[in-house]
Amino acid sequence: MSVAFTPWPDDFAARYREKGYWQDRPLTDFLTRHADSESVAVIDGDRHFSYCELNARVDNLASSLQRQGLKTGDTALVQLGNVAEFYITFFALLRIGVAPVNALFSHQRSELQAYAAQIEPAMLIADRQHALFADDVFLNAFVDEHRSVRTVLLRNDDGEHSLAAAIAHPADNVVATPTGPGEVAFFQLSGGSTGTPKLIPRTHNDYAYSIRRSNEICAFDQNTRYLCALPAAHNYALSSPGALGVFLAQGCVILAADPSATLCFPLIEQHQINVAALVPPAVSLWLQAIHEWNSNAALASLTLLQVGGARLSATLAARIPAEIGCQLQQVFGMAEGLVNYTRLDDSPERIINTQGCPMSPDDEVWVADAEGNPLPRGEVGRLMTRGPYTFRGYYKSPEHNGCAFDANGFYGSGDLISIDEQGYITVQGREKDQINRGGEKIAAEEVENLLLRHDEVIHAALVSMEDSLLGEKSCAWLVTKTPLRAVAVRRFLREQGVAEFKLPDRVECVDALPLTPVGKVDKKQLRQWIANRTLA
Ligand code: AMP
Ligand code: DBH
Repeated sequence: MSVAFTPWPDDFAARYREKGYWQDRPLTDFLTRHADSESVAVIDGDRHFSYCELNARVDNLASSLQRQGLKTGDTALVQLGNVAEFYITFFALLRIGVAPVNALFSHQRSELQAYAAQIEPAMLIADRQHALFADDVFLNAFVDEHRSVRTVLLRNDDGEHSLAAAIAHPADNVVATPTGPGEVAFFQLSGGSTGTPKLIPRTHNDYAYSIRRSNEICAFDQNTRYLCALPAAHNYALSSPGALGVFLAQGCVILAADPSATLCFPLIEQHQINVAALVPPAVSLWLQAIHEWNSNAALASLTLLQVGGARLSATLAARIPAEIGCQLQQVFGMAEGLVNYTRLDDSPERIINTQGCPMSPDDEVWVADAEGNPLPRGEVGRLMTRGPYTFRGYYKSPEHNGCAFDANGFYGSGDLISIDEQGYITVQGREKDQINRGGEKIAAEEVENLLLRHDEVIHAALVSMEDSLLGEKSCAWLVTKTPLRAVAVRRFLREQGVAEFKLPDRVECVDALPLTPVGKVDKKQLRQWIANRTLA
């Protein structure tokens, strides 16, 4: 049994193989090829893991899981933060053909339930350090509700669920049983714009190519010392080129729990880190810290700073080489596939002012008008794309796929872009109903649905408002039976078990929501209203 997904049409698959993009090897090769190496692969606090040690732990865990009856075609729900166990678990699961959904550590009950409902996981791997798993209340309810779950392993648990014990137990003869290279290796998370968080099936072939190609563009090699301070599970930190790119190149990943300067600057200095990946708000905080401490000396080893996940202003971009003293690379990517990079040898103007160009010669990217017709070069419209590492359909979402793709299999990302004569993209805005809160994506509909569960709420609309640090924050416009205070609204949402970053930063109660001529909530108007109110 394999996990169902929408495959590429045969002629595309044949072409991607012919051109050498798809090499028909499992992603676990990235690690096993260095199984004999004593060089350090991961640094997590005081713990250093060589490639050899990492491989042995992956084997141990894979063997434990096989003994517990997990097998090719199963799925797993995983929630681990920026810890070495995240990679050990990822590779162990892929090794035995189990496709994980890697939930973010900031996710709560609501997100975990939604993912589990979609994949019906055979196992759960989580961390006692997460508030949800501090005791067994949620765990018991979860395994009760999701009868597919046969195995539970927990980090920081020394009882029957101990993940550490499963990793320490010497491997019996592990027989690698990965899914086929053209099949689903794992699921990526979509930032989404719909009520339920959508899952993106990624195959070994497409994901391996995206990482290999990223390594070429970003020049990752054995000397790469990469700071992973964004969520390790995020597509950006995993694959652009991310930790997997580092492993492929036999470099070293240094983990940080968050991108704060107080945590990261000493790590950079101590471990002579030369590449870091950030979102724009983290860049602002780093620059602020450099000013406060009146020194960028701790960052002397840094040669490349990648910035992506949300729009980077040209002003902020220009300050990076000047004040941090390293090269900037803009990264405009999506968990659905397409990744654009500015190139290391691009002119400073281009690096500062554009979000780069597609990484593959076979990325097909064009700009559509509202009717889906191509626009002339330079004009602003909807980003449409397909290619050797861009997915062909969300997991089990035929209806949504009908809207997200055109008849020729082009995915519409919901971004508004323009493409210049040289093929470089500038992100101009967004059409999807999403708030990009400093790189953390919030699907408006998901939060609105939760708000509507409140007895007092009649109508709800979540829109973005400008923020100098995060770029965007969220504002909930509510029509209520009795006035509701922001704290009460946030408390209610927290009780619904939703990630903290999705809680509205501001709540506005009104008598009625403005409507468009066709009777939909006029979010453009609401964005204008909140802009006016914050000005006043
Ligand atoms: P996700 O669906 O969560 O993978 O988020 C992908 C989305 O993040 C893209 O479709 C863009 O809206 C946004 N994004 C990522 N990188 C950038 C960037 N460098 N500039 C502007 N927006 C970005
Ligand atoms: O925001 C993203 O999803 C993103 C940003 C940069 C991404 O998926 C990526 C690079 O691969």
